[in-house]
Amino acid sequence: MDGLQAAGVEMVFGLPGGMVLDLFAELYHAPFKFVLARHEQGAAHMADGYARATGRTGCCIVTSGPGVTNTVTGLATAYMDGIPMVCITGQVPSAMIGNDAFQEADTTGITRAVTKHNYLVKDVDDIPRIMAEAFHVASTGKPGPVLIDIPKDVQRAKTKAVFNGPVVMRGYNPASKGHPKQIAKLAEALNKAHKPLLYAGGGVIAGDASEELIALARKAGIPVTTTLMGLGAFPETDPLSLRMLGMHGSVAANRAVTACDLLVAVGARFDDRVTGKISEFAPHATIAHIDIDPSTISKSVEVDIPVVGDVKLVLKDLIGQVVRGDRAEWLDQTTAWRQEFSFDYDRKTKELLPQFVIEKVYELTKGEAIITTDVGQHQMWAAHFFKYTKPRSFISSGGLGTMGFGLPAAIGAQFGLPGRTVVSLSGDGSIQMNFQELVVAVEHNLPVKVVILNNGNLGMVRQWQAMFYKNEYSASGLGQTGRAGNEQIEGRPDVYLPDFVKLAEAHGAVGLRATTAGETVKALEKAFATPGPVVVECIVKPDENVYPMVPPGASLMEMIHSMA
Ligand SMILES: Cc1ncc(C[n+]2csc(CCOP(=O)(O)OP(=O)(O)O)c2C)c(N)n1
Repeated sequence: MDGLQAAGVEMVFGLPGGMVLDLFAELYHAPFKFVLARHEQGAAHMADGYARATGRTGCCIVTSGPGVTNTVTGLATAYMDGIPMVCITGQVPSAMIGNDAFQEADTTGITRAVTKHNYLVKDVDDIPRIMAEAFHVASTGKPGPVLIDIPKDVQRAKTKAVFNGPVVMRGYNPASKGHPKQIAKLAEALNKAHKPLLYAGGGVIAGDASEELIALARKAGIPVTTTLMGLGAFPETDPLSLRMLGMHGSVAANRAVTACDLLVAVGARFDDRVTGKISEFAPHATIAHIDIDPSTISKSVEVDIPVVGDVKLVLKDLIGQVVRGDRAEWLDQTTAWRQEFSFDYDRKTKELLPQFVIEKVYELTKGEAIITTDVGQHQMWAAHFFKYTKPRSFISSGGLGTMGFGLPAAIGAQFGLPGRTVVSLSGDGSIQMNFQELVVAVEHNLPVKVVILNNGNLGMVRQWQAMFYKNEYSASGLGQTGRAGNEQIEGRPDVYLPDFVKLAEAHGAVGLRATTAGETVKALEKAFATPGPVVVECIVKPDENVYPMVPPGASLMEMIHSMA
């Protein structure tokens, strides 16, 4: 508890059990807030959402065995996206480790591949140092989750040990300033380039470097595209923004990547959802890469000008060395692409479209909301139809693609930023994975708004089956939805399964349902005017697809614009 306090922890999420009862006994007297989740996965995502919204390190405490295994998805989600977290787990007494004791799991073994670092504490005297190290490792370099497994006997032991720092760990020395020669080389390349492009990822947000990215782009006159994780790092309302790139990226961004002569990746990792077919990715470009993590350089795409360092510091140095190039032709071209191919949908149809719902959330919140998402089509539409202008306003599981992330992440974000409007945009499939956490929002009277885009399908799975699996909808229908002609619940077209309005009410929240555009606007207005948690279920068109789409394994130029 002293270690948590020394690390400046204000809030811990978790769920108790036999092997952490001693920790919880002390937690009872601790000066920080403890939030009881209803499932350890929920606790981990809450800590993660809190970290993504605030920039501080999230913290959770869970019990041994099933507590740990339930947390694994949360750790993996944070690990893939580089989110700072410290997770403390209870373990069976030291003497029983390896004996298949009750609720024993090989926690360090299981979590090794999904944590940046983990510890099994063997001596109580090590705890103060390990706590300091864990928070240091979680939040420096490329951030990530760190786990501390503490056997019950170690929790019960007494110690007078204190740790007065500083943290010194052999072999762990995250880069800070970039190499001046590499920065000069990159500045020279930028000054010479006719068609440069900045490609910004989540590292810009993690590294608090959004201001510097904006300054660089504006000073030198360079268009910017971001990844899903980078949404908000550069204002999408800026004329230089080409918005998101990749599989469901904008035409402008994907064409610009393919046409540019210098691509500067900033805090991004050339994920396969971004690059498409590697051999045809940015085929005419010199590729530069600014990143704090040396292991990511040339991992999937060969890089010509690597700069390893803190993105904020590197960008600062770079800004001083670039000049505004004469690139009117390139900027005219990218602007024309952006204007010609904006994200859009059928505005004439009478059916309620999911894109419309998100656009309304954007308008009603004046673009100021923090949006969390689950995974699927709604996640991509949330990237298309809400324009992000500030870092930490889009919170989503980009790397692992974890359904069930959105609601608990929204709760964590709302705890961290009580004054903000937080909206969890979800699909009817994803929301069912951690719906139980809604009671936490009710219990703490958090004003989280949950918008469920209910298309009666595991929509993204259905979309792939429609596009690449001969319309054979294997296990992607979710039944429900009260639409006439519902084939899945025979003879009962009026059944909602589950009934999300009743489910919301059963959890103590307000539940609203909308089936038309008019009802949607009314329900959203009511939700934003209602103080506590509200669930708005929108019954949307069941077979709408996300476009544009780059088919898996294809090049970014092979975008599909519609099924027609
Ligand atoms: C935990 C988990 N299981 C399975 C998947 C695979 N998956 C990706 S998208 C998707 C469908 C999501 O459906 P829904 O939440 O209703 O959103 P929609 O695509 O309809 O917007 C599935 C099953 C996943 N991403 N995460």
